[in-house]
Amino acid sequence: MGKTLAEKIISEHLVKGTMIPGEEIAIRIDQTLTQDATGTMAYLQFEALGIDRVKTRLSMSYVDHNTLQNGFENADDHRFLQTFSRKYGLYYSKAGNGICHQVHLERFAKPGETLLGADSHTPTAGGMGMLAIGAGGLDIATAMAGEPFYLRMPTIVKVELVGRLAPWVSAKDIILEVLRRLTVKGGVGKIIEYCGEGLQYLSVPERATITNMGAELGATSSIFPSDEMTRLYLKAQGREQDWVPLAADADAVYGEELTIRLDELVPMVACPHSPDAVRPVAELGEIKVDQVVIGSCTNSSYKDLMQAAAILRGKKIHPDVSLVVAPGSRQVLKMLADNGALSDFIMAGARILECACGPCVGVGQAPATGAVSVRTINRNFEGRSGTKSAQVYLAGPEVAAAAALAGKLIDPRSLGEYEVIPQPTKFVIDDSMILPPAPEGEEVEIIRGPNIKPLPLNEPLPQEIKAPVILKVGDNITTDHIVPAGSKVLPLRSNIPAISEYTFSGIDPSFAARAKAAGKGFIVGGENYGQGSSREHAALAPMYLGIKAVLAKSFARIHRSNLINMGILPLTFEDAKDYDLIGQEDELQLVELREQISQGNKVVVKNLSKDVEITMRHHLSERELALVLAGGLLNYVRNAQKE
Ligand code: MIC
Ligand code: SF4
Repeated sequence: MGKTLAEKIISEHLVKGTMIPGEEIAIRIDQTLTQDATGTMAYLQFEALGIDRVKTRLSMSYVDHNTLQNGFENADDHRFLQTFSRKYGLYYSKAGNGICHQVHLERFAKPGETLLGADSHTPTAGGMGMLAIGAGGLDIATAMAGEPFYLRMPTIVKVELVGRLAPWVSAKDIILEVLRRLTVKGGVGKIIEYCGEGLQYLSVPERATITNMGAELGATSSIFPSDEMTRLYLKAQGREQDWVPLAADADAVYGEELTIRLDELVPMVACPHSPDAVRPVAELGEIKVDQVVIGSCTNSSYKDLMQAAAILRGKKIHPDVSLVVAPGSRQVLKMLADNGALSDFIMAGARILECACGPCVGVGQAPATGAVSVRTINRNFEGRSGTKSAQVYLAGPEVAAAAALAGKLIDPRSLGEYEVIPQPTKFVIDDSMILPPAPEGEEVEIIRGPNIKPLPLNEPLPQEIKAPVILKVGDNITTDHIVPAGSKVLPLRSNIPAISEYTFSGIDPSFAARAKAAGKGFIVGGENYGQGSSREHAALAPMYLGIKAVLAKSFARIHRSNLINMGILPLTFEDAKDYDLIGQEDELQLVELREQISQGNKVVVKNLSKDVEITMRHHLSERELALVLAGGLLNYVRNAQKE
């Protein structure tokens, strides 16, 4: 029987387990990446592992999230990251060099290799035929220490792309269509593998837009074959030697299949507040637009920005619109500067930002109260923009640029002729903002600012837990709900005591105080609890506040692993209806817990307030069980080192 592309790469990297969907496997990791909002934690954890030098083929430390330096915190973090990288053997991409996923695609992604990144959009590199997976910082730290990465073997989903996109319809519309069909939890436990004759028209950055937003499906990864398009892109990046042809076997068997006819797609948007609330833009009626943001790791490639510049060239944006443009990398910015497109943006009335995440993660450019913002980014969760009442629509560069001109959401096809942007045969290459590690790390001193606080550790799982439910929430709770990002909270990423004060602040500002007062407690959630980002702060902060277990209908993959890594027990309802048997503030009791979870996949939870017993499942693998019993991965490693 033939293999899918994902199965081929997994089998070449398989260290443990068998490739049966749902079974735990371990794979060897070739490359890792972090960014500055997740990197500091990952590296503090790496230090705690006591290893001298990274053991991966390539490890990258990017700075792209916390580039607004309102106080000393972010700059201190960057200095820590730079000195850490020098000492331990990582390459350090300085602030201003670009967004991690865009730069990684340009300069380092390699077909057939594995990449583990402390950022949920790491699968962007799947556009290059790489198996790229997002994970929590602790998993990155262990991968850098040479340990394999554990995951459940995903189901491989085939998405066949047929035909060719019409003018004004772009790669963003393809992934919005997949999101419309599968929803934000449709990809959990799956790898989305693209194939079909439609691929021949999609360049690597366009493919990367699609694999990037596989994160919004909850997918483990998304991947494209490595073909002639891939070779041309690598050649234009001066890296043809990195190319290998890769594709699924013709008789590969997939777990699920989906066909998308590219010629039938129309310009679309994802409406507030979920990436799967997808509608054709033409069907929306009159929606006035106040702000347009072009950028983020989803749509900030050369092609994306050139397309937007071509639409704006010689025109002026609507007087009521604020148009913000953030090129994805210094390479992109330099090429726009050289060919005049930057000037087209400036003359049209755009505000040019540095090459960083910026508005995508609420770092600057928060919209006005109740404002409509059209963004080429990947997430429109409520409040993520920095303004809770803002209405954020996700769109491709064509819809975004058209909205900037019209001052309202319009079908860009009404603008007339579409300019086709050719792929460059040669990109501008200058890696001088990527600093190599010191040949010998011993001499390098790591500089730590006062905001970098020691790592908190959990205690081993107690035998009995009697505690209240601190918070009960509904379906699709995001990590942005659990620990928000934004310019106010992000600078505290290296300071768990301080950041924990913001836990669930958008939902219930009293959460932190109530959790601390109770000393220990539980969270009850609905479906897909913890969707969105890879930030392990969404597990670390609740752990620091005494949360012992999360009881949910289902979990998002990365967040569930992060909970386990921090020693928090993730429990799912055997019968989803039992969710209704627990209320906020109810007192729950779990007895003989260590035996219960060790003996089988069952935990009985007594709701003392309602006098009922509820059966929960933990679904822990043997390894995960050991981590939870030890009180998290770091405790587990320390215990092993003592033995
Ligand atoms: C995001 O898009 O939410 C982030 C900020 O890039 C996160 C990482 C983080 O929370 O630090 C992600 O997607 O993993
Ligand atoms: Fe940065 Fe936004 Fe991409 Fe996250 S999704 S890495 S914040 S650009």
